[in-house]
Order: sequence, then C-alpha cells, then structure tokens
Amino acid sequence: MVIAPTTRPWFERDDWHVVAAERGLTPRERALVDTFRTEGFVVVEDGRVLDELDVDGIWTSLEDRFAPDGAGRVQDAWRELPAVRSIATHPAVLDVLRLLYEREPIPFQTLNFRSGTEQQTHSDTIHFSSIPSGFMCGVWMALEDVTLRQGPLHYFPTSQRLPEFDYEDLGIPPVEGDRTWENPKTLASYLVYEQRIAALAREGGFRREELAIAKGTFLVWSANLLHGGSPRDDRTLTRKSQVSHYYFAGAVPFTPMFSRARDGRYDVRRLQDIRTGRWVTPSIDGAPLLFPGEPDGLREIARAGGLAGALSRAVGTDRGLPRSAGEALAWGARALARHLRS
Ligand SMILES: O=C(O)CCC(=O)C(=O)O
Repeated sequence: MVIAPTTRPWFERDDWHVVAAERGLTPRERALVDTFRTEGFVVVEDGRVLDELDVDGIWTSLEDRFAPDGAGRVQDAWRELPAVRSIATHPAVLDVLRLLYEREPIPFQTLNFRSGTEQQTHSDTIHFSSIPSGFMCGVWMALEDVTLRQGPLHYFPTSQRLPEFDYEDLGIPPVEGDRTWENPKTLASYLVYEQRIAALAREGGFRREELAIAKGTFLVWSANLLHGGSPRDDRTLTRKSQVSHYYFAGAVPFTPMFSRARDGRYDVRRLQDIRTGRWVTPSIDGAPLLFPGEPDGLREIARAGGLAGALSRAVGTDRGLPRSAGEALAWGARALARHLRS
C-alpha cells in the first residue's frame, strides 16, 4: 500500500487561533505564529543564542575553505565545530520551531557563509520536501551585524503560499543519471529551475524584502518561501552567517529535484540528527515504513505492518531504509540484540 499524504502544519488551518487558544499560547507566541503563517517567515531576537559560543573561531577554523573574496559555503561544519553545532541545536531556536510546528524539529544540515551568497531566488522545497508536505524549515542566523550593503538575504513574503513546484510542474525534464551535483545534468536542470522561479517571483506580484539584522538574531523561513542572496555591492565586506536546516518528526524527507513524485518514486533522504549524530528512522506520524526499490535508486513508500513494523518502530533501523518486511525484521532484530547486549 502506497501512503497518501496526510496533514499539513497546524498553523495553516483556518481555525489556527482556536488551536492556539487550546494550546495556551501567550499573546507573543500567537503573534509569532500569525506572522509565520501569513508571511512565511519570522525574525526572532534572542540575546542568549550566541552567548559563550566561540563564533570567531568558526571563521578562523574555516578560513581556507572560502574563496579569497569570501565567496563559497561550508556544508556540515557541525561535524567538526561545536559552535556550529550549538547554533543549530540551541534551545532558543528549537523552542521557536516546536512552537511553530508543534512537532519535534530534527536539525540535519548546516551551511556557513563568510560573505553574501548571491544565490538566485529559490524555494527550499526543490531540495528538501516531505511527506506530508510542509514539515521542513530553514533558520538563518546572523553571526555579525548585517547591513543591506553586505549582500543580504532576500525573500518574498507570502510566496510560501504558492504550490510546491517540482521540475515536472515547471516543465523541466527529470535529471537522468547520478543524483548528485557532480552530474552536469543536475546543474543544467537547476539553472532552468532558477529562471522559472525568478519569473514566478516577478510575475506573482510579491514584494521583495532584504534582511538587515543584528548579530545573534535569526530568521525562520518556511520550506516554500522564495528566497536567495542579493548581490554584494562591496566585495570587501563580509556577511558572516549560518543557515541550519530542519525537518520535523513524523514526516518522510525527500529531494524533489531527483524524485518522480507522480510515479510515487522518491529520492528519500536519510537524516542524521545533529543533536545526537544518530540516523533517523523515517515514519509518517509514527507509522513505520518500508521503502521498496533498488538499494541506491528511487524508492516507493509503504506502511510496514506486523512484527517488522512493530520492531522497526521500537528499535529503529539505523542500517538504512528497509525495502521489505524481511529487511526491516532482520535489521530490527539485530538492532534489538545490540540494544539488549549494551
Ligand atoms: O544566505 C543567503 O544568501 C541565501 C541562503 C539560501 O538561500 C539557502 O541556504 O537556502
């Protein structure tokens, strides 16, 4: 049985304020949720976030990983730098995400930028979507004071209400071959995607905003908000920042640009939770799943019933994405044995 998408985030409901009242949200919390649901982003000032963190050490450690003019990005420096990990997992950030989504956030990727990215406008949903959809967001943290002269983040408020466009929706042929950026076809398709999205942002009548922001302040964008990096007016200026990406518990992560969603075949992502370093076993609202398909190929998504399901829910399947009940059972049994021995 293939799984049908279920619920979207609660804040999108018309009666969200009733739910907010039931949850006992304070006026400040309600205002935060209201801005997020309406605009697709929210800016949060919280003096605690960078306290006691060696932020300068991030740039010293990563210095030779950026171009001489500061361009470039370092992905997943959380593996080596505690300060990067602490920013992605800071309780002040996670608490806001729990408030907004009412699900447990799973920090899974960090990007550090020394200077403005000048990245073309895009929606994160071409890289990161979920089943059910809507359970992914980005957090953009200023690691120095940022003015509009430093190639700031730009975004189009309310654009998150557009449909989540994948390549098929936009008339872009699927990427053939390796599902990596080393495959030249990946970039070729992505460049067409950027042109299509730029036209949508222009023609959709959205206002364009740029972010001037104080160090330690962060912006949360919802998965489908159109955003990117503005041109750097002065290439001598830095724009130190960190983007951390999050999924939420109970949703299956996948990469739309490599998936064939209409055929029910997905490039399912395996997530490593930055908090624990552990691989996350994907589920839909706690229901254990199977992912039939070739080991390194696109996968279908189906419910895992019976003992295989119960076992994989109880102990997880950190070996990967089980393709069959037999695989889930064998991996689950091994994980259980390991757990009992330890
Ligand atoms: O920081 C920026 O300039 C853009 C970052 C961005 O678009 C992203 O990480 O998805």
